[in-house]
Amino acid sequence: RGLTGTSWPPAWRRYEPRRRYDVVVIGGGVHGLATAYYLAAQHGLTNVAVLERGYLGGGASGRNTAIIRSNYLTPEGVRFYDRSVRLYESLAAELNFNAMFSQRGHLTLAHSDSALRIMRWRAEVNRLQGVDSSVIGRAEIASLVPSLDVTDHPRFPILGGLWHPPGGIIRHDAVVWGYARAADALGVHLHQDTEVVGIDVSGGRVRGVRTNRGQIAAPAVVTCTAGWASTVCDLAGIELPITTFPLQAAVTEPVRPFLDTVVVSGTLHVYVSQSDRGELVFGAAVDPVPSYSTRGSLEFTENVAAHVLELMPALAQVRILRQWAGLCDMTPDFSPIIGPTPVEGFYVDVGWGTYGFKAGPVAGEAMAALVATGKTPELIEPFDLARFTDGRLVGERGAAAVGH
Ligand code: PYC
Repeated sequence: RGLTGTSWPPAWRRYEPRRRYDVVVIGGGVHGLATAYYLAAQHGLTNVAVLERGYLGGGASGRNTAIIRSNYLTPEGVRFYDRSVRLYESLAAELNFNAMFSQRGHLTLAHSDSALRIMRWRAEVNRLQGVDSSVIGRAEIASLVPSLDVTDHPRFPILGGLWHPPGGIIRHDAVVWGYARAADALGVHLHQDTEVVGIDVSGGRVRGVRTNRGQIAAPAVVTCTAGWASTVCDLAGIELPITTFPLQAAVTEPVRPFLDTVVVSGTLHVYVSQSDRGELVFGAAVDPVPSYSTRGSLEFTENVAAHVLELMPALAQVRILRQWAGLCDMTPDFSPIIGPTPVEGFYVDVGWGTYGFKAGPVAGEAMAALVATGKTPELIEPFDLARFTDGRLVGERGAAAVGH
């Protein structure tokens, strides 16, 4: 019986791990759960386990700012994230679980001519891929977000912006719970408190994993870990070009709804949205030094408050209630590493930097197709590990919400 004395069934079940699965997915965040769900739903593979060291959605999936968008800089990135936006649009219906996707529009502010130039470039690339983005001026910005200071008084006056109507926010826990519930219903085993401590490789192929709950054999292992991508891949002898940085965020006390777009300023290193509960959600650039720390810092709070007030002076009395940090695995070109590896049967869905949450559905769909069919879907071909040795980088730094 549940806490309230009702007899609601649990959203997913507990099992003893089997000694063998067809596919083992490492990481119980949105990427791992989506991969498991699509393996079962689209490919009929249900002898699948998701292994999560902590609790489902307790890593980067629970430590982001839940922003969804596809206004990237490269055609490869735009196509990829656009597929994710489309999957998010139909997710609630597909999973029969309300993920509260609010396509309220995403506005990136330009405070300099060079920022405006990159925005024009992004808008062109977006439109060529069928994605709705355009550069707008001050008057339109003022009518979209009346709380912004669009005068010439701020240190960095607003000159224009990139307006992306399909962008928005979602309830991140609901995405995790929706995928978990649906994967469980299809027969996938979700194992929380189950840490992978070793990956068995012999004869150039993966054989299974060792966990704190025993050994599990599997001909296919997919790692969908954020923050721990390099350490997990190291267990399989795969070296990744990844450096891990914390990314901090914060929310304020709830206030009456006044902000119905996502506002981003790269120059001021800040993004702001208002949740359905009325809280203002603030984020910033990644911390200046690499680490695995998920503690908040006073430096972040001071900076984020100062920068938000430069944009929206009326928020001066609003109090920050809590802050947190997630871990971002940054690659040299700010694009993910997703696909097969030199170890046969061992696949990676990693290196998401600050873009991971929004890519969960498309990454899960693509990884499931790769594992089930052995063929790399076209959408993820550009993001293979070999691009770093072959010199085929997909530079997405220019599409970062804030400077890094
Ligand atoms: O890329 O939209 C983004 C983003 C927001 C927070 C972190 N990344």
